[in-house]
Amino acid sequence: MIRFPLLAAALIASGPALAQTAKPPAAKAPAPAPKAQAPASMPRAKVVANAEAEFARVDTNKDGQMSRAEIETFQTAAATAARTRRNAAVFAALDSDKNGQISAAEFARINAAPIKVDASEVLRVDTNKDGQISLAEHRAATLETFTLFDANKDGTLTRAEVEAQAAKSR
Ligand SMILES: [Ca+2]
Ligand SMILES: [Ca+2]
Ligand SMILES: [Ca+2]
Repeated sequence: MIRFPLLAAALIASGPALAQTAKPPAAKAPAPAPKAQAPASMPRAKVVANAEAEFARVDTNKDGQMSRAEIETFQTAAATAARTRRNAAVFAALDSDKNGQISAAEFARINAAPIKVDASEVLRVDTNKDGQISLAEHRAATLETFTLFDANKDGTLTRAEVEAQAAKSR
């Protein structure tokens, strides 16, 4: 059982981990965007650095705490960006003959539904229950997740180790 599945993505993926918590879209693009190139393995220091870079991106008011609002703003932005990319791909695929029969405005309306995000899962690492994630709480969660994922305890996380844990959490 993974306590912090959402941080796991930060361990190796170069994309924003918190985006993974956004609700998946109902419709799937025919051609999903290629995964960002991630290194095959990553030492603990690099994992921590990545996680803390993400913390800094989420903590927009720089008070050293990730609030629910900040997390949800980040999730919404990430989900919106993902949807925009997906929509562009879908639109390009649909309008293959470029005759403009599907207008961009019509297409935009289809996607006007609000994006729902929920920081609750991310906030599970709020151990002192003050409604915010401090850098210390974030770091503790990152290290705990790292330790869990680093199956052979060599201080380096391989993609195989991450995938093995991700499979267990499904
Ligand atoms: Ca903050
Ligand atoms: Ca807290
Ligand atoms: Ca390892």
